[in-house]
Amino acid sequence: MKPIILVLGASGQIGTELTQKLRLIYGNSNIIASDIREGNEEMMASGPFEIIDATDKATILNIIKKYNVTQVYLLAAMLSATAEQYPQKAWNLNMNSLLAVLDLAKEKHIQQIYWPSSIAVFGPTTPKENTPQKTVMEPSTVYGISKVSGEFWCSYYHEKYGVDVRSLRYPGIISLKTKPGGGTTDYAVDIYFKALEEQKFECFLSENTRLPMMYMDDAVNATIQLMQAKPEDIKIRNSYNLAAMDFTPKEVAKAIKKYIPNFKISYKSDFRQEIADSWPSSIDDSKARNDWGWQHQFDLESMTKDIFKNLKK
Ligand code: AKB
Repeated sequence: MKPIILVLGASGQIGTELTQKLRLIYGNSNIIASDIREGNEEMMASGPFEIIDATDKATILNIIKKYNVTQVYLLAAMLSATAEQYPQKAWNLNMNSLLAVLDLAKEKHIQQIYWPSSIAVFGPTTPKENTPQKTVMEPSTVYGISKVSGEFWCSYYHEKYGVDVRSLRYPGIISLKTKPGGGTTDYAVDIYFKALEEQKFECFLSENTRLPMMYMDDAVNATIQLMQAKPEDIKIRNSYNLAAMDFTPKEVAKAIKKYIPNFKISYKSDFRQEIADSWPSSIDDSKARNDWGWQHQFDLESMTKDIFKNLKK
């Protein structure tokens, strides 16, 4: 039987593309998009949409009942840079939304949950290169604290109440359709737009800051693949490490120059440098590869090629 899916935070960077892919796979009317603001034209025209505050459990329950929802993808969150400015708001949004959805599954209103974690669960004391699945998690950011706590809640609800909650630790996600907002890895999206529009870009991270990254197509595919995996193949219930590529601002600038030879990058670090410096530079995702067959498709070169093909259109 086809799942009926409620996407909370559907108008955001990942939600926009994930919702459309889910509609393609399971049928438009089976995917209920929701957010506190409307989504893009394509989303609003292609299927049901509801305005929902992701922390409002009663409204979420009403919508679950209205459409007979079986799965919730909870994508609403405040990202790392904004969360440093609004710690209390970030904690409230990131935690209360998760606890609301976990409770709804515990109360048997839904069967399955997807909730994204992030490389932000790691901190300055974590091994930086090829960061293992199971390692020190002492984040130094508000966002990281909320994500690491969320991971513990996920495994607690799974152990205590049998809740089928699944999660991935996303690296920085690069996409074209909807710009991210308030993240530390956002430079890797802005650089492509600015390269095409102005042939120059001022980067808020230093030239050799290496971070794990992923193209949106891979992130969407990983998410759906994880949710479609047999429950017995999901051996990790806090969150899976997930990786595709890692690069520095200097390296992405070099990749862009192949398409825009006079592209110029300059560097002016701000408070986001400290956040980036606390995160891993590369991730070991062998558990995801072994447990449920994760494979990425895009590296820096192939992603850049695809981006310019689409941006020029
Ligand atoms: C951010 O930069 O805050 C996010 C993330 C790595 O989770 N993109």
